[in-house]
Amino acid sequence: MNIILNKKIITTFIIIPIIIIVTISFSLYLTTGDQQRDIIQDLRFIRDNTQGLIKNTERTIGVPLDAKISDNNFQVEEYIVGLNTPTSIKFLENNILILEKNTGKVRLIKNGILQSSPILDVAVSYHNEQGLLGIAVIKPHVFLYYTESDKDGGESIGNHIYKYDWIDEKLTNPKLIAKLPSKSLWHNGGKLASNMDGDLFAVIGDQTPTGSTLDKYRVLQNTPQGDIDDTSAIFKIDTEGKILQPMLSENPTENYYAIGIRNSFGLAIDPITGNLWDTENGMTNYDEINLVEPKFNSGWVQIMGPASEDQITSLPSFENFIYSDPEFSWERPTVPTDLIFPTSTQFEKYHNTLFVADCLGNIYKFTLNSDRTGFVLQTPHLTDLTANMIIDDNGNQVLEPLDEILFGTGFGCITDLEFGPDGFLYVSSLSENTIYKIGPT
Ligand SMILES: [Ca+2]
Ligand SMILES: [Ca+2]
Ligand SMILES: [Ca+2]
Ligand SMILES: [Ca+2]
Repeated sequence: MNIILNKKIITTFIIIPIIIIVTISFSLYLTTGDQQRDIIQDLRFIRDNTQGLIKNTERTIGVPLDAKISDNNFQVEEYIVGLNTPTSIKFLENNILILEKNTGKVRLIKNGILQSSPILDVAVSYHNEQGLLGIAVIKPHVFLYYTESDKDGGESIGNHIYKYDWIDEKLTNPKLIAKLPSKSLWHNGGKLASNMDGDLFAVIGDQTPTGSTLDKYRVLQNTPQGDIDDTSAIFKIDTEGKILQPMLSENPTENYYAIGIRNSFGLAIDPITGNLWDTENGMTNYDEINLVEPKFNSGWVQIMGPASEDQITSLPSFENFIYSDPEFSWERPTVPTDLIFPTSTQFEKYHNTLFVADCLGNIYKFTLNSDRTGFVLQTPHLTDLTANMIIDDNGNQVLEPLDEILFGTGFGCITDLEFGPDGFLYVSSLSENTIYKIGPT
């Protein structure tokens, strides 16, 4: 036993770090400039392929999890490790489907065991925020959103949504139902959500690289110029109709449920009210959580975070879309991602709560108001529904303390929150290549 343990420790803490250091040094020695993106890709490949071994070893020798829950009545465990860039998970009966961003594979967990062969493998562009991104289930169909290519890592053909039949634990008979643009490696959106009426929602960001000047933005980003180009929008999609591509249709804007969205990694339906919610990522300041009512204008590129009177007055009007402030904002970006409304009996004390994840390892809990259209927070500095920047005792700029709204920390870059049929909360992490499971102690 000790020999096995020692071998694992040597592998984890000596051999793997040496391989990584040698690979980095060799890569940097050989390449410069354009090839740096490939180096980063190589490093991620090494990380993704060694993380499972490292985590298994750490648990064997008793290293505690980084992931922690602030509520003592709940605990977290690693459920599945050794995945490759998971972006979304979805329960179907007792199966879990896992989307891998960079491989385009849909993996299957059956009876708690990750199956070695994927149930589907599509070709994706996978740089930065491209890849196999979103999944929704409206039985008997499964919907996937991905940046399609002719080969993994190839040039993008578009951000496409396909409808599949779910038969005998297989995804068959793909039908293209939406063609969205793919003009940028960034802000591809990709999350899907479905409501109780069988409506499908999808989100895409502004498709404009960070640092773009104002004249690069278009009308759907609240500027007076440019084409209607199916960016910065949430779509309500007719899953039985013809292929959705609003910019080519006679009346494009009737297909937009919301506009003015910079970048989003989260869509969710409140199962009690049927309301749609999203998270949005700001540039250098203000990330948001929004209640998304029909014809919502989130305000980007003129507004991020809560707006001043002047900003609202000077926002160009765009058809019948209506601006409203976020329900919560972080002044310094925290990169919010997925969100979910707990309804399982195990999470009964959180039935009036919205859980929101971020890419910095946190799961937040927001207490809902009585009609579930906003939040009621108690901490005096959070009653303004904004986590503002303040100067701490050491003169550093920090966010106002978030103790009241922190449910979990240490999860890496969270990409999805889902409740299983067992009532437990499952959390996928892109950086940890892991699915965590949270439930009562
Ligand atoms: Ca693939
Ligand atoms: Ca907004
Ligand atoms: Ca505040
Ligand atoms: Ca989710």
